[in-house]
Amino acid sequence: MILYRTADALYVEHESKYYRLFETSLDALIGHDNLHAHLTGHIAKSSPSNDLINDRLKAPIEHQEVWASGVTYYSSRRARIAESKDAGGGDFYDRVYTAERPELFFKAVAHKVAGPDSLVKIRRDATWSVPEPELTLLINPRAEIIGYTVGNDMSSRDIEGTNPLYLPQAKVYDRSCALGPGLLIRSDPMPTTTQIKLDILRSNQITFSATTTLAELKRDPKTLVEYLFRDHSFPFGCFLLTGTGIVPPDSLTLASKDEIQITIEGIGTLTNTVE
Ligand code: DO4
Ligand code: MG
Repeated sequence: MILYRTADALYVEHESKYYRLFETSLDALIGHDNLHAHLTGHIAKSSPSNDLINDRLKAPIEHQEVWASGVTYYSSRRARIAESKDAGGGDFYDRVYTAERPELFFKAVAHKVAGPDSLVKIRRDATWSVPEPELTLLINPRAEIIGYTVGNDMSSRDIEGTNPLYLPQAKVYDRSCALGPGLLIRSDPMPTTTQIKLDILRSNQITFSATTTLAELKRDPKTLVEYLFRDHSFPFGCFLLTGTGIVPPDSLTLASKDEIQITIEGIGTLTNTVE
């Protein structure tokens, strides 16, 4: 089942029908003792609603922090080593790929997050910007993975490649993150066959398209969560992007009006346009 957020309500989708929830606080739902059972109970005793069809979806986030993992796919390791070779940073990326401790970094809070069908941004002081399509974990305050969504970790590769210490500037700025379209509520791991697809459209033509699967993800999501929650509390739960396995060629940099479509099997497609 998938949870959607609009300007004035929350909905759960089950077997292609939408049910409006009584609750209006996503924070409260994320903190629920057993969200899946709670939503199943709601569906069993309510009638489907058609409201959602006409309503614009919002990013499925309230007071959650958004964190991200890095260099969790071999393709990401390879690309970062290449982009930072003049800065001597290549060694760091190889070391973090093989280390026991993962790379985790702060990415966003709600006001920096773009929802479905809205605008993401590229920095005006960046010359090489890319989307990063990432399976994103929804984690409750008790460090349990309770769902999944599609995430876009927009990145300025020239800034990141100049010096690894510039990572926060390359990664964190207004609308540098997109989440949605909804939250797949599921505590079981996603199958390793799950496909992640990125399409970039320029003037309505596909200019780049690639896929990967979760079989390429080197880290176990549970271990990423365990590291994130070490001596670190999230009273409203949090999101954790699990890293990118798709890196567009070095010649590609995003431009204004490009459309970014990220599809993760079982969750949906997150579409955003570059401002
Ligand atoms: O180490 C830099 C960031 C890596 C990242 O965002 C990724 O691998 O997805
Ligand atoms: Mg990333």
